[in-house]
Amino acid sequence: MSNRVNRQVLTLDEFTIQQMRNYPQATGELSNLLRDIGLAAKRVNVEVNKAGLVDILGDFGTVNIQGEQVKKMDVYANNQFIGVLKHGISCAGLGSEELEDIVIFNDEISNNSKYVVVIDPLDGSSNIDVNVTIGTIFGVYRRVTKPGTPCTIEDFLQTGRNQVAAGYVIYGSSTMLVYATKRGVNGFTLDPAIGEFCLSHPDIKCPESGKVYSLNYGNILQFGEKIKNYIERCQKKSKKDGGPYTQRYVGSMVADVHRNLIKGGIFMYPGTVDKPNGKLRLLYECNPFSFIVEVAGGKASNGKQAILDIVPDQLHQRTPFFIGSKLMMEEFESCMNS
Ligand code: AHM
Ligand code: MG
Repeated sequence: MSNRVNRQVLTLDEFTIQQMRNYPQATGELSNLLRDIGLAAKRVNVEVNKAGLVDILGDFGTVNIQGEQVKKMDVYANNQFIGVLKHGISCAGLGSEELEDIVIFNDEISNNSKYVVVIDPLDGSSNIDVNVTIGTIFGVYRRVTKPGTPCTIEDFLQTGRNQVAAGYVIYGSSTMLVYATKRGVNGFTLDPAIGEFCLSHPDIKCPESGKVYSLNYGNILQFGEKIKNYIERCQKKSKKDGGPYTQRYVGSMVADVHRNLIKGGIFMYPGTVDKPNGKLRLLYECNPFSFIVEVAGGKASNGKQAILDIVPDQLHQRTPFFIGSKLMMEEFESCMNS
């Protein structure tokens, strides 16, 4: 009789452990860290799913029926991720879009941990009230300061290329966790029946080209000429080149970039006259997505250079952001260089 166990789906934990088995030198710290993030994501998911009930349970930021202050969802999410990572054994500290300064965990185990995490705990949070997809975005760096000491800002101000892993959680029609290491990008869908993320999208590759461009068209008058020319090119694509391209913009980057990662497309958040660096944050939003999309075969740039090569000098710095399918990005870059 065969010993083989007939199991069709791997859970997130099983998958990371299997990856670790293939690399005997691995210590398991990264697997632990991903498990911690998965746990916090499940907790956030439960609350996000209840968001439509706020009218009967009490609005966020107000006092609920038990007389307790109801936390805003993004604050709640931030606390969940900090909580699991602080209590875990793999993370020395965290930088969050929600907080002005880094959080240094500074206990004996955390100080001996290899990794630091950057996170946008709940991106697109203005979409919660209207039941539109939102997400969590994270990047993981190996710290550059000496293990055994508290982490410092230096550990966080690394180029995106130094990420050892990056991922996002999408709270949509289903909830998914997608993460990348240099070895590949894998997607896990939350099975509510068992409360586990299950491998549903193994080895994701971004199609070389697509038919979708995503950007906030309302800002068109504020964009530079080269960007406007590129958008016009998208609109004037001939039928034989798959045109005219379709414009899709959810206003939650996690949803827009996820769709383009799976189906092909380009996402843009350019600088404007008022905000030359645009809106999106390099550390918490752009670097993690750029890492994921590059591993999947796509590209990401700020219009002049690869996002992953930018040397950050501030935690919360912003950057124009263009990301997507390889051939579309190459056409975009040639427009920018013309
Ligand atoms: P947030 O971090 O305040 O949620 O903002 C980030 C979000 C992105 O998810 C999205 O792509 C963008 O803001 C939408 O901004 P805009 O409404 O200016 O198009
Ligand atoms: Mg954000």
